[in-house]
Amino acid sequence: MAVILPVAQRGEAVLAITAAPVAETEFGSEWLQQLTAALHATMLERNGVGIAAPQVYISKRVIIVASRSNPRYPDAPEMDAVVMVNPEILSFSDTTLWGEEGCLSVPNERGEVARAEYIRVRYQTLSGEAVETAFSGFPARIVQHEVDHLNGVLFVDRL
Ligand code: K1U
Ligand code: ZN
Repeated sequence: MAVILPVAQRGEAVLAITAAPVAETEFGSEWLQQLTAALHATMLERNGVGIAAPQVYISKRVIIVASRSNPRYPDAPEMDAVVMVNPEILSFSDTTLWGEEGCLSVPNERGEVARAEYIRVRYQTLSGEAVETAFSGFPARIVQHEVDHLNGVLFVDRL
């Protein structure tokens, strides 16, 4: 059965600190597998397009990104959920786009945030494999929003 976790809300300390990297010894572990399954289930239950581990009170560098078409971004691509462990944004385009954001940790608030249009990202999979890839548009926005969570930053800090 899927485990749904409580979501930390704006003002709670776990959302304002830098999350710790996942250690080499944790890759391939039952613990990391269970954490990502619960993160994914919690994201789906809250109807989100992304989530970061600190939002469920786990201060570790794990995010999930799951773009889909929605009323605000009708042209957003449909993505299978991507789990990124220890994600790093390697480069940001000079071009930025303004776009509306919400946050599972900031209920009933939306705001326009400028984000890089294109980014290059390096992350590790659940088994520790290194991946380098690029994102643009809405998926790039979600990655930037989720990596901000790992660094203790909320979208409202960028308004
Ligand atoms: O990290 C989170 O709090 C999840 C957040 C991700 C996100 C949404 C929009 C832009 C960047 C990052 C959400 O999923 S908020 C709820 C939502 O589904 C949504 C909000 C605005 C536009 C599209 C979707
Ligand atoms: Zn958020």
